[in-house]
Amino acid sequence: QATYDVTELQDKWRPIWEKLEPFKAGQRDGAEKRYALTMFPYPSGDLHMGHAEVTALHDVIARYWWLKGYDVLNPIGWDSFGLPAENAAIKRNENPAGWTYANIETQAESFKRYGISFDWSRRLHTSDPEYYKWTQWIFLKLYEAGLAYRKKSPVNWCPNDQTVLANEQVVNGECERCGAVVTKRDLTQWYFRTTAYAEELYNGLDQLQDTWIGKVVNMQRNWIGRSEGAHVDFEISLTDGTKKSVTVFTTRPDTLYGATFMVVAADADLAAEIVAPDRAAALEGYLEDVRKASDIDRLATDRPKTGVDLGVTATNPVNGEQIPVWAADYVLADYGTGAVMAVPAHDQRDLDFAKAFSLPVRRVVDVPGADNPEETYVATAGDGAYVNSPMLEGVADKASGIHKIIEKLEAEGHGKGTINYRLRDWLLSRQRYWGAPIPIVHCPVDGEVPVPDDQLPVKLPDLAGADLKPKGVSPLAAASEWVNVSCPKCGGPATRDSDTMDTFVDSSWYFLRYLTPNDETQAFDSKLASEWGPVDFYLGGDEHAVLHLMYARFFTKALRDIGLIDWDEPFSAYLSQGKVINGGKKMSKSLGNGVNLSDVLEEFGVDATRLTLVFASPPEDNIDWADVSPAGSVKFLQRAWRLAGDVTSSPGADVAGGDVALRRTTHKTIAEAEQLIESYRFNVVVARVMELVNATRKAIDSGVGPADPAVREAAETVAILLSLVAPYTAEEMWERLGHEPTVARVAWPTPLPELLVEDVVTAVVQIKGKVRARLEVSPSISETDLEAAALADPTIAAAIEGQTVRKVIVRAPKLVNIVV
Ligand code: ANZ
Repeated sequence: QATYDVTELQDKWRPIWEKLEPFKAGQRDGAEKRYALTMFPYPSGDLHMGHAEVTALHDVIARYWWLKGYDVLNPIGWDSFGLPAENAAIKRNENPAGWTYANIETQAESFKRYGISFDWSRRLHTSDPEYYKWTQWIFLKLYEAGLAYRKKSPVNWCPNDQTVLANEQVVNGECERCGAVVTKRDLTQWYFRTTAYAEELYNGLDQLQDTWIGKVVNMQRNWIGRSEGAHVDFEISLTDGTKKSVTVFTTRPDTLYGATFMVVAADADLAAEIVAPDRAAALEGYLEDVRKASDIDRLATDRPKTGVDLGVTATNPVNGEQIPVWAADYVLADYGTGAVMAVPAHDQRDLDFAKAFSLPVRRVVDVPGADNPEETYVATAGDGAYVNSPMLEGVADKASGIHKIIEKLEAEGHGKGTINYRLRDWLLSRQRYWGAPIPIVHCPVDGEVPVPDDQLPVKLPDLAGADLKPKGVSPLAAASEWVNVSCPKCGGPATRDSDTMDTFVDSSWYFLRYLTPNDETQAFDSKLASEWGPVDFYLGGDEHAVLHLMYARFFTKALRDIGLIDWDEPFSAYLSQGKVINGGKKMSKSLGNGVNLSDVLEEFGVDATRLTLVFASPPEDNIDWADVSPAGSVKFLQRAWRLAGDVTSSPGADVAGGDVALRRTTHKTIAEAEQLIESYRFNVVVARVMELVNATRKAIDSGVGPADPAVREAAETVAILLSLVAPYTAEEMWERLGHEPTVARVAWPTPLPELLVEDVVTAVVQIKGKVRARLEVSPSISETDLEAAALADPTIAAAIEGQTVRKVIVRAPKLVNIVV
């Protein structure tokens, strides 16, 4: 082939690779295993620039590992259940299945053309009954272990999608998907007990700190939200004469003497339990308003405080003082214990509340330099001298104060030190059709009954033609033939649970299913999980920081405790890639700045597109499409390709006598590329390959000549390194250089140590023309560096001491003459 035609190359090599199947995992006997994972796509439409970027970046690692001799698992599948598919289907008046699977085919075809080194034999779709059978099975395992349960509570409700949302899916009070303002509803829902692992999920982040690149570790820390503090018990005297102990969570037990009232969440059951009869109607009225507010609003400090006096009092355990008990919305029902001891002097929200309802304020910490909050209504949070606190006067600091109070509470049985986590249990039921049905039957006699294993999967009924529009109740509830079943336990009439699982359940274990995607006998093979897992490298987006990336960690810990896997964390290394933007802005329909991937591929070809995306920036940075040059990438690939045609020595020619300068460049490039890839500097690898191409071209054109075996060595190295980003061009080069396919499975070249040592030359240092020292320096040393080295030499420094240097003449790398 005389001209570089990338479309021709694509058409030529794709069928050959498909026949060779070079990327099947588990076929390299005895080799160390490496698991490379990239977040599997939602099948919404064809692939877009984001997919192109992630997979191009990810492929650098996966292909590099093959070249390095590992047995590599790099699978692909589709996260094919969920709201996006269902909403799109409703809009188009189609069946979600039809729409989903058509898109999957389109995307699969695009990925194949895009030349990603996936092991296609492991393809999976989470919406296949063969897959979700095991999602249901795992749900039941968690249920058996007490890690899945059903409860009634106020939940996040998206009025637009007409479904509940997990806390993680509510962003700034809005639905993560559609942006509607999320409200609260009292509903009976299924939860996974993520809080059982709050501590381990939190502490486990320490071990991921260095290998999870980006913000995710900190985002998870904040999300799990660890607070050290105490539980303090207050006795409440109810109006019927009985007493009830109520526990509050506080991070400042040392301010207990300043607690002048108590506040319970208005929507907690406790409020209704303790309210005095003559205040019940007021509470009820207030509650109606509270339900409309989002958590974010409720916690906002700048919001006018509202509340209701519950007409009862509580006893402060340190001083026996009777304090009034209020209900308010700024205390959340599902954080801590849902009740607080209000210390208005040192907590601004309590202070605002005290001011609004004329409740007493008592300062217990005198913060130096701060005004008295009793007068200013500005709460103080800092350290200072304790006042009005008989037990704590003279105690030096906050830490000791907290310690002392906790000791006293524990000794008297009025409380204890504790750690509270912000993390909530994961609400997993969805009132929508396109998801894995929850495999539980509700029986009037036996209650919740798990569907027996041999009746799994509980298949989604075909609701062809049914109205799937969100109505607040799952469309499955209306499928009477499907819903009405006999109880697996007693055989009597019963009904299926009609909710489906959050799609994040499907993706919490897919990396395990890839090990044996077609196994009909088990969810995954524990032995293989032990051999392949955990995932060695995971690439994906930050948008999943507290969703998928946390849920998968939770599943891993639960499955470990159930005895199915033997590791603690699913992803040993993680990298968040940046986004492809255009003209400084996120691509969007409304801005009209979207870049269509298939147009780009059509115009520049696969290799140039991939190369452009990898070369544009470090993987974690955004790529501005307005700043890159795919046309430049085409030109570079053409230059590389031409090298292969110019080489005239035969394959295997002895390179030992080849041009040393070119060989040094080649071997240095290999050594550097290795380090750069391992530190995810893929863009710099491309830059180094470009330099090697230039050096090789120069050698060919300037005397070394095309017959020198060093030229062949350089060109072959270019082909091998280029195969990480531009597989079609690299394969073609490899063939032109006289080799069989595929370059993707050759051995990574070993750089020769003797070619890596820097050359040195001797520089002479003179003082007024007399040689006074000799320095060993690099031939490429700059004039400034050479001058500095000469002046720093001890002999020279001693010789010129006390004299004025009038002039320094530098001729790098050989000579320095100092005039004093
Ligand atoms: C008394 C106190 C005095 C408090 C003081 C703070 C300062 P973090 O750090 O976020 O865990 N709190 C407890 N439960 C609450 C709930 N359900 N809704 C709203 N607020 C709640 O915050 C813990 C502090 O937030 C607790 O410590 C409690 O107020 C409040 F000078 O107790 B503190």
